[in-house]
Amino acid sequence: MILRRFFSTASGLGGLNETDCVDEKDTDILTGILRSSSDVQKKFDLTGDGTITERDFDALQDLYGNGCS
Ligand SMILES: [Ca+2]
Repeated sequence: MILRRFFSTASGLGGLNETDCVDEKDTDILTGILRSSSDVQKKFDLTGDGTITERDFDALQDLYGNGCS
């Protein structure tokens, strides 16, 4: 699953900024990706539809707090 690629704390890839914690910093990064080219958006797309949309932010928010201590 695509989400696991970026958010599996077991693999040490928790969050877009790789802090093992999904929080508002990851939302900021996703906002920056939203403004990037379609190639970049495809690379960081969370829902698998090829673009960054509101659904990707919802998916990210569902992961908030994962791995945070
Ligand atoms: Ca998407």
